[in-house]
Amino acid sequence: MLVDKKPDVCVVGLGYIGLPTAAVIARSGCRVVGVDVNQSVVDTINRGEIHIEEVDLDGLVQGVVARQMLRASTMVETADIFVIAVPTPFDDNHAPDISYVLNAATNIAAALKIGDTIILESTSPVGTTDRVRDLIAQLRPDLKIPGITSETPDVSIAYCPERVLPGRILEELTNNDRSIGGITPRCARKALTFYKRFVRGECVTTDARSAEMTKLVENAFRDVNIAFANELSMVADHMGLDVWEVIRLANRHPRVNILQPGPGVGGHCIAVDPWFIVHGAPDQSPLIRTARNVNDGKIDHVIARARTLILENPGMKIGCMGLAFKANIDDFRESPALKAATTLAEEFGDRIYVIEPYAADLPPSFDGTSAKLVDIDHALLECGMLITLVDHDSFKAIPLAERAGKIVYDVRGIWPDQPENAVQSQLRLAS
Ligand code: SAJ
Repeated sequence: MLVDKKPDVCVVGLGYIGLPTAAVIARSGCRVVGVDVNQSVVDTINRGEIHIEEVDLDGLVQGVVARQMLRASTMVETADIFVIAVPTPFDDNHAPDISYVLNAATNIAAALKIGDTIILESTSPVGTTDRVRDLIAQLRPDLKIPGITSETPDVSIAYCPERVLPGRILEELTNNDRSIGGITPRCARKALTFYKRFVRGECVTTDARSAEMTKLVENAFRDVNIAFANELSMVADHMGLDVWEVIRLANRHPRVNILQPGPGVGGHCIAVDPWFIVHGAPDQSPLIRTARNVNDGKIDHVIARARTLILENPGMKIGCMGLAFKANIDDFRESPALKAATTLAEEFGDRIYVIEPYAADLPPSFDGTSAKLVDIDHALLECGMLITLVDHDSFKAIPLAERAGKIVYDVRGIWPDQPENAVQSQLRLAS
């Protein structure tokens, strides 16, 4: 009888993806060591606590740490499966920086033994998994490496991107389908066996380069579609139209589904990943590049329109509603709302009130300004103007009676019933 030995797993990188992934794998019954360069992150997790906010993650981590299924360390340790979930940022020229991935691979190489599998999960430019393979081959000449050896390889290497939505990470880690790209079909099968332990969604095998590109394409698709909505909003501002009304009506067409305009695209994924495609094929990707520029340009448009409205209403207190990069999360990374509110705070100082139920204090970008963090009730009492930068549910729930008489620049279109809505100011700006 075959005994199903649960593999020991080492997850390198304990951030927004690595920690939930490590916890879910530990919940499936594998012993997991999570590795992070940050000692305080390691200490926090070993206390059964977490350093990031994600729905239900605190209870899960507490449970698996208490049952000794998950522990954290600053050093890579021996394991059967290594999962790399480290950041892949870009530099000033939008060129991808895969040094964290290569660094993780270097540390793994030292611990690697025959039979092990390395899985790269970090969003990566096409060809990165091959680079990991080449590095392992160079550092471990004693091992037979897939794609290089003509014999049965000693280890397996695969690429398997996550595609989870912040705020729904635990649910989507388990339920979403996954693409699993092997350096060879055998590598893909090894990785597939592993993912089937904790993924309920369908796991589809392919080659590593296709899986790398698939991940980039998914986020570029969303970026291009958000850019279409954002471009429409700027066209509508120019023409004095209510973009929300136009989109609502257009979306009644059975094959039209326009996304929602906003202050731009935030987070660490959609605003980054399309550049990896542009960098890999600059002459073939004008649409993807333009979409990125449209979404980045939307933030300047929002700031300029807000500035005009504020200057038209001297002395009025302004409520900047939201700092997060999207609704109902406490994640301010690469947030266009944060950038808009900070810029307005630098210009208009104590006239700017920030409302962000997910922040205990104003983030450091406000240091040196005299903006204040206030709660919704305080803002409704004091502010004559409200600028909706994030579509938090708690903002949407503010009834019309409490907003009546205020000037509203509804960047997120959360208050379609606002009588004195952005259309008036758009018409004024357009004339
Ligand atoms: N946004 C709009 N209008 C919309 C939708 C989104 O302005 O209609 C903005 C949001 O406010 C936010 C940004 O876009 O600033 C990105 O938000 P998001 O919810 O679209 O996506 P992320 O960055 O939280 O997560 C994405 C997801 N990718 C796709 O939906 C294709 C997620 O599945 C990926 O796993 C994640 O990137 C990632 O890690 O790559």
